[in-house]
Amino acid sequence: MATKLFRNSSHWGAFLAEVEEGRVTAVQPFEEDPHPSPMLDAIPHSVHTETRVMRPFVREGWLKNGPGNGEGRGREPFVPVSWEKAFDLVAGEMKRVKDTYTNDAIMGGSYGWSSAGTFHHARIQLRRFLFSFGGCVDQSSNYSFGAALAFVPHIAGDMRTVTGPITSWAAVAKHTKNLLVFGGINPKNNQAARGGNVAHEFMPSMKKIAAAGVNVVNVSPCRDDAAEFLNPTWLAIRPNTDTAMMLALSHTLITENLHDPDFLEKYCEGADRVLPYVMGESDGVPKDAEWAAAITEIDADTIRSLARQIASGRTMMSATWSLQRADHGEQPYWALILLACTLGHIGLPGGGFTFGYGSTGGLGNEPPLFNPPSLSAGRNPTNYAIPAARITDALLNPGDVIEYNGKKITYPDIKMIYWAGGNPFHHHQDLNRLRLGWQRPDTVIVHEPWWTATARHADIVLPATTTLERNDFGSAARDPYLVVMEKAVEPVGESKNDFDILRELASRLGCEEAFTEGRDEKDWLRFLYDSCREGAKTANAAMPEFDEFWENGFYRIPDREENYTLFSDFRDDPEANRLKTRSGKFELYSKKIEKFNYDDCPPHVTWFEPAEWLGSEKTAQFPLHLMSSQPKDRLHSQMDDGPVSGATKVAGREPVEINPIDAAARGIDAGDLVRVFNDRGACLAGAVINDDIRPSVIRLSAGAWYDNNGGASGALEIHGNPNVLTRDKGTSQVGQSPSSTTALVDIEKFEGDAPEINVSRPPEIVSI
Ligand SMILES: Nc1nc2c(c(=O)[nH]1)N[C@H]1C(S)=C(S)[C@@H](COP(=O)(O)OP(=O)(O)OC[C@H]3O[C@@H](n4cnc5c(=O)[nH]c(N)nc54)[C@H](O)[C@@H]3O)O[C@H]1N2
Ligand SMILES: Nc1nc2c(c(=O)[nH]1)N[C@H]1C(S)=C(S)[C@@H](COP(=O)(O)OP(=O)(O)OC[C@H]3O[C@@H](n4cnc5c(=O)[nH]c(N)nc54)[C@H](O)[C@@H]3O)O[C@H]1N2
Ligand SMILES: [Mo]
Repeated sequence: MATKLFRNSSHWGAFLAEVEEGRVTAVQPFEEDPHPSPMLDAIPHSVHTETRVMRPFVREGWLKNGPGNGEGRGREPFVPVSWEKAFDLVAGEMKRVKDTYTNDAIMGGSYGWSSAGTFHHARIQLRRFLFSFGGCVDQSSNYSFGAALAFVPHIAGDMRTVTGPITSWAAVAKHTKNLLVFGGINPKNNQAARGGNVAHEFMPSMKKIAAAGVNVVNVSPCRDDAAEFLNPTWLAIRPNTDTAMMLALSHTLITENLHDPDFLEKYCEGADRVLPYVMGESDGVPKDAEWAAAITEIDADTIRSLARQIASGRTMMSATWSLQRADHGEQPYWALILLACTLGHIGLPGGGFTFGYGSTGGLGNEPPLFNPPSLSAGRNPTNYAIPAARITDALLNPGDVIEYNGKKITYPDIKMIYWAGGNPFHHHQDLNRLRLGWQRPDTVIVHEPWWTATARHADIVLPATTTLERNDFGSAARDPYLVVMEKAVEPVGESKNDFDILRELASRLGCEEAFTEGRDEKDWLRFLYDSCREGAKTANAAMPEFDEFWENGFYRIPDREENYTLFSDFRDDPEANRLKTRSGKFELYSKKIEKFNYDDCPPHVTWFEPAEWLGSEKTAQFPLHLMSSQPKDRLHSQMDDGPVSGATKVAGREPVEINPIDAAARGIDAGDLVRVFNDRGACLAGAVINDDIRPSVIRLSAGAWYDNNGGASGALEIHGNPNVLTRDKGTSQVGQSPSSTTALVDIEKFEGDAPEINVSRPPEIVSI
């Protein structure tokens, strides 16, 4: 049989698709990928799986009774309709909502990763379309590092420490003696990066770091947050207590005169305001090692000797993005900045601090010589946005006013939700609460290739193509490669590209020209590629013509420099290279935050007891801390019904990892079906006993397709989605970002018949 190869890309790597008789049968990794992700193997199944949405569908109750009666969402069957009918219904409803309530009634933020591909990015396409239709309520910030996005620029001037370029792995391997990582540097997370992770440099870099003999200290509830071959020291901290440990490290450095007063003086603002707090002069509580030991369960001698160790040679410190996805998630970041300033290695080769080593692919690569291209969503005419993770609050409380990073935001009155490229029934916290909010609008429209929980909670579902059914090219902020993405197979079922769906709607709604700018797919690809060539010219580099690029299959942007160290310029000349903060220095005390006058984010780093943690009274009822980490075998909820994610399921559900002590105390054995629960909800999962997880902590990774088993809000979730257990509250009034790592639960063996999983098949389909 003739096999043809087609180039394509995904957030977890570029690949060559093998196509036989119009079907993708296998994939081969990209020839220049030094460490391809096993998740590539899920791709052929994902294109042809039975959970593809094959044609447009409308929820039965909506079709019969018109907009409203949202309680039926996620429970009623769907009716297939023609594209013509679907376009009429969507365009008609958009016009009605706009004319009756204005564009401020349309929630169009559409948060989510979509697929790789510079042009066919569903979320950007949808927002471009809605912006050309007069605008919508957008979502600002993100779930990934939203607290940092609001907060870190006040302290460090911009987002380089979080999103890069940060000190490269090469610089660490060459210069660093100690690598102290809070939340670890987990290989699982480095498989993926938004837009594409083509050059998987992470594992080769880790090997170099191991070969260089760098001392790695992994401070995390989970031992496997650092590769075993790094021979890391594991400090099994209680979740959400890193701030206390960092403060105690600073305290020890100062007490033992191992700190750098010159750095604090020359490169920092406000050390004199925060150090009295650290030393306990301002509040009578020295933040010493004994104090931190009681909070973190890392003993005081270990903390003190760690302080001596990091002062003994060049030290790089990092905290993962997960640390700020917590109640008061701004504080551990501020505490790490304070610690790094106290130690004073910032800007020296291989020294200092960063956020995000270990959180995503590409961070730690050398910076590229020029920026890869990206499609702009344009400007939202309504200029209205809410912080992404405040979606349920907004749906439930229209008209309420909240504080957000020094500004006030009024929640809109949403009548229509339009989503493409995201899965809120994966990504949002406290899904039972989201379901209540989600019932309120008149109409929910979703584009999806697959029957995800969000598609199942829509009124109108429009089937979208996957990347293998359209032409595009891949590029990502921290990846040097531009990769051709060729159409390999015809659209599955009646699916259409998001762009083509939106173009047709735009033509019916009179905004086609604004949306397309007169370009079709082919024109857009050239236009985007050529915009990058312009950038190359200013960096004195030459990129091939578009046709030559398409022919070659990929282009690699050269590195800008070798062994890059962040802040070396600032260290060399703090006047010429001032940080973009008020003072031009690191702000250990922030006058700007002082002006906000928020009780949940004072003007210097402060230890707050998290709302739920292993030291809180709530442990009497729910004694375990839930880690709902990023999944190892899929990207978020993507490909959860596929073979790679499927191979890890236990008792047909998401695996929940429990320490042997906690399992024994509850009579739980490996392979048991268990119920994980708290006062927000409950789900089923399959038990895995793992002593890489510290006692009193369990890990139920995010992303199992939410399965409410036909029940109402609050019903038992049967597939292992941790977001029925997580807490839906902003980090603080600065960040207003997810605090999903702050959640206590308990777990028990599930007695009774195991309900069958529904989400591995399409929902019930009826005709009327
Ligand atoms: N408890 C807990 N919750 C979390 C997290 C956590 O760590 N713990 N992590 C959070 C973080 S950091 C993030 S970024 C979010 C991620 O949340 P999301 O980005 O919403 O998760 P994905 O599963 O990637 O959702 C992308 C959706 O887009 C669809 N899609 C893919 N390609 C296309 C396309 O071409 N067209 C259309 N129309 N649709 C497409 C996919 O099928 C999928 O349903 O989750 C957050 N939620
Ligand atoms: N395979 C895969 N990779 C991914 C993704 C995916 O879905 N799958 N998603 C991508 C996305 S969108 C993002 S934003 C990044 C997110 O990157 P991260 O936010 O860094 O990812 P997490 O897995 O949530 O957390 C990393 C580790 O932090 C530890 N941790 C959690 N809470 C605490 C704490 O309070 N203290 C300490 N010391 N450690 C803690 C956990 O053990 C966890 O393994 O990952 C990206 N990479
Ligand atoms: Mo993320």
